Amino acid sequence: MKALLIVDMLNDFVENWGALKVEGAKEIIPYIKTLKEKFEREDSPVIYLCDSHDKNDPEFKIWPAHCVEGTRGAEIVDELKPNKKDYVIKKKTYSGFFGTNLKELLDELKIDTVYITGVAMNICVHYTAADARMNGFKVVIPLRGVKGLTEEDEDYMRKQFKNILNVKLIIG
Ligand code: VGL
Repeated sequence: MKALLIVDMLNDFVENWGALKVEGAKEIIPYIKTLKEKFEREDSPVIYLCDSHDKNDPEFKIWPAHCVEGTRGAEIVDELKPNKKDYVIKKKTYSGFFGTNLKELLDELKIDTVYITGVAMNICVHYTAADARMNGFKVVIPLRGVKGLTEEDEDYMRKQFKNILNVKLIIG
């Protein structure tokens, strides 16, 4: 069984007014939407992983404050709003597995393969993919469904995913 993970498609990372906008993040929305609809038709679970920080989160020593719990910036973008059947998991670090019940949920749903989409390809997608592999899941990343901070980051990540993490990349 497979599941679709949608990582950090939140206003603060996507919208122009967002606190930590990832350039080009808005352009991957239609692809993710279409993929989500495909998963829904096949009755495969869709799981959102969402940064949700405290006001004084230690991460704000590295980054400007973003995705503070309860703010509009922390909300999922309008175009990809979850429906009742979807799962939404809040996280406080780059990895969707750290301090969350993601592993338990995937086991309960009998998932062996996760498709990962969202932002940033070289940050939260990266560490979530790494932990998925460490936990024994197969990982598929459609390149049209992710966006890194820079082109250089994306070049590096394609190699890292393919050669180091044995992720299956879908191109085109
Ligand atoms: C992210 C920077 C800080 C991400 C999260 O979603 O990749 N980037 N926190």
